[in-house]
Amino acid sequence: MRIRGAGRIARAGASAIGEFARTYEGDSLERFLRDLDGAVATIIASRPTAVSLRNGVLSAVKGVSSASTLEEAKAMAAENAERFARSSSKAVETIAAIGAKRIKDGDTVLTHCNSSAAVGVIKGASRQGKSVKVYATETRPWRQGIVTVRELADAGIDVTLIVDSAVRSVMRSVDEVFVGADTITSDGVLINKVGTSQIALAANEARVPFYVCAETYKFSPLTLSGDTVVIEERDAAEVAKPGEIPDSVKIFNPVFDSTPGRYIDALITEEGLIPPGAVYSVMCRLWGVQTPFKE
Ligand code: RUB
Repeated sequence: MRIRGAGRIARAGASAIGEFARTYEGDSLERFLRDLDGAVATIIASRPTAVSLRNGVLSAVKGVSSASTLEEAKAMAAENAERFARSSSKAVETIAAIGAKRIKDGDTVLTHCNSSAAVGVIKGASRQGKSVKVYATETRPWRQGIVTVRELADAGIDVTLIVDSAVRSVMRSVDEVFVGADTITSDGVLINKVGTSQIALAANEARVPFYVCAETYKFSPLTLSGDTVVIEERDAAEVAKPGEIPDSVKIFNPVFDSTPGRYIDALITEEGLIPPGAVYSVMCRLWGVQTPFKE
């Protein structure tokens, strides 16, 4: 939780692989490749829900096993990692430029949790000189909304913090909702911070457009071959302090939820604005239909 947000997690994972390669002290290529596999597995297992982490880490090791010397393998992993970090940051900028066009001067928008892609879109609209008001949810239990409101306030944006349960109360005065993504499945389902699906339902009921700001490395090739997304559950102490409630009370603390594509108006990606139903074809175009089935 020291690194949050699926994009940052992916860049940190890829950079960790780069660092591992640069600082590796052994002298055997075979041993390096084995250790690299171990590092990949450890990093991917650290956050099970965000496929961005897996995609970032795998892009850092792409082609490395075919290197003919240890030095070549190390350099390849380090370069791949840097390339991923650069293209990932660039994707967030492109999404900001595309998404900002969806916000009109004087609009009120709502965002949830702390998504650098969604915050980037809102800041992008503000930079274009549009007056934007923002409702940001607190996002229990970790309260990532506090980070969001600080970022927006620092950018001079008019922002109001609300508790998660106030979403429906404000939805009538909202013009668009912008959220981020941890994972997007091949059939266009969004996996994002818990509470996102309720916001999508409230937006749908009030006929407010619901946009997902997501780099395409949030698309999950695993789901293309039938896997489901593991929803991370975190410590009960995040919800209630020890001793605060009777020991017999159970606590369920899932930190992500899934929003069906029918509640999503569009995905704002660095490849452009795409409907949730097009995720499959975009994945095939970007990665080739064969790739997921080989993994
Ligand atoms: C953060 C979260 C964000 C997405 C997208 O959860 O759910 O909405 O990760 O963020 P956590 P970004 O704080 O548990 O990591 O757009 O920055 O990738």
